[in-house]
Amino acid sequence: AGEVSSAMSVNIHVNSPNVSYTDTHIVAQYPYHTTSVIREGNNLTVTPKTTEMTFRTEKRVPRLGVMLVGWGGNNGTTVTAAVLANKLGLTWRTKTGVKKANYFGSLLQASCVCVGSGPEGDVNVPFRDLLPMVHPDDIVFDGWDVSSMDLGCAMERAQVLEWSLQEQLLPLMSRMKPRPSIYIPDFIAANQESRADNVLPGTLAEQVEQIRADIRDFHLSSGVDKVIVLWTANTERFCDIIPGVNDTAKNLLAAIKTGAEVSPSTLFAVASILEGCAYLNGSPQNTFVPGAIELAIQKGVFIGGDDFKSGQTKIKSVLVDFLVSAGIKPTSIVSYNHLGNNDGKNLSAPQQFRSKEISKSNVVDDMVQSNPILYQPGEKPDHCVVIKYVPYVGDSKRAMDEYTSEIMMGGHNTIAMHNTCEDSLLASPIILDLVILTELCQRVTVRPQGEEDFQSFHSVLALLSFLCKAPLVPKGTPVINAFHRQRACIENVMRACLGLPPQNHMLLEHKLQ
Ligand code: NAI
Ligand code: DG6
Repeated sequence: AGEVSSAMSVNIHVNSPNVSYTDTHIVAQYPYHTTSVIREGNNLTVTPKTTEMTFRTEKRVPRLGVMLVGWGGNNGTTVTAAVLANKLGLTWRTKTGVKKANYFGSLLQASCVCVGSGPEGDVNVPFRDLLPMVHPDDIVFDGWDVSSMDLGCAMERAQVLEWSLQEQLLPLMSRMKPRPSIYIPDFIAANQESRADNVLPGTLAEQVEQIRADIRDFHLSSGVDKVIVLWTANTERFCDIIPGVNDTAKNLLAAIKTGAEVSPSTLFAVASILEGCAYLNGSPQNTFVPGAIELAIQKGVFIGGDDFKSGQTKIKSVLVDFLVSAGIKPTSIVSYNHLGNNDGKNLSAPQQFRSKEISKSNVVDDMVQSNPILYQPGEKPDHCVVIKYVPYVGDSKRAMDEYTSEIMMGGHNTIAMHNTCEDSLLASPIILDLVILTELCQRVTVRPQGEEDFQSFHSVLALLSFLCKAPLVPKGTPVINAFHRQRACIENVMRACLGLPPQNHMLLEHKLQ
């Protein structure tokens, strides 16, 4: 029980004149169908359009190194321990029986997609088998933390995993030590100060240089082919967008030289981008100031974020999608949660809470705007987010939600929900999906009809939206929060890489005489 068996893994070969397999690539010709709409008063002219595209996916899966900022935290230690436990096939005894390591909660490792149907009906395959992808067992971890604790002790401090599993992992985890990090006390809660005993000295520019040197050192010494950096450190306060400081790439680089206000997470982003490494933000703060985004675009490096979408918000992006698409009008959404881990402690400070509140509050906008029958322009449901720090519950987060909606003829429908769950066991598989999906995107290029060159996805990797509470998208492009649209996007892009049409769920073959 609890195992996604590797025996379930399949090899997919697409039998189509539009798909070819070379020694190095999967090449697929793909008709991309869109529909443009011209509105004149109440008259809409709707025109279907087809753009021929060629998708090219590099087949060679590299050895991936992942550097975590905040490696010694609950998420950092849990994801590292979980990968080790899976790799070693560990089992451990609890009062309810023997448990076996797995990757439940990972879209890629533990969910399936339907590739088509055969004599036996629908054929569902693990998401991870659609295209050549890094397996989490093969990821090599490294990282930084302002706390010097080795990962064995830090795993114990986190109090997430069962002790009988921790005991088996301790000898391996204890060998891993976070690198000293950038600590600017003003950005995280004052209550974190006692942890910060592993801090880089020097000016901002020297610290960025050291982070760059760390990335190069890890790359060389571990023998990985590529490195992705991911922020899973404490939530920072938002920083002001200041013209001349962080509004352009040039100004941001200059601000680092002069020692102007730049947050640690932005400094990590800059170091990472300058090293050509994708940078992902698992926390809510505005790491990606305009200057950091411009730098990523200039250097052709992927960035993604913000804030892992793990529990309460994931449910929200399902439930509001359901209500609004069923013609029911959510009018009030009230979300409480309390937790007792170090994340909760940091979020008990007003400025850090504010970052999280913003990230958690905008997640229904696209769904609300999609239904002009229910909502007038600019109208939104009341939406309140409360987070409290209650040390006793540790990493086991409690989330309580109340959704009130208007139904037919002035009636009301109130749904109340209670969710208890280990926070870091929800976040860890998301970390894995983020880095694996990002790595896959680095191997996919697309050539629209009539163009000479293959292009990469935009540096702002919106495909990661499914995994983020406040999806970062290229300027002027739509932000999608709705769960099923986000998932369908990933699935259909991968299908396009194989020359397969989007999943249409019509099942016409079963509906005609
Ligand atoms: P944690 O507090 O256990 O871990 C954060 C770690 O970051 C700590 O070890 C701390 O010493 C370190 N740190 C702080 N500033 C640093 C810096 N400048 N450089 C390097 N290390 C630094 O928190 P946890 O539970 O691991 O969460 C991490 C982040 O992920 C938080 O921002 C949280 O809001 C975010 N998050 C967590 C989710 C979850 O389900 N667990 C979901 C969504 C976001
Ligand atoms: C309390 O809200 C702590 C936070 O870090 C959350 O646990 C985290 O953002 C997950 O939020 P959600 O809404 O995805 O469950």
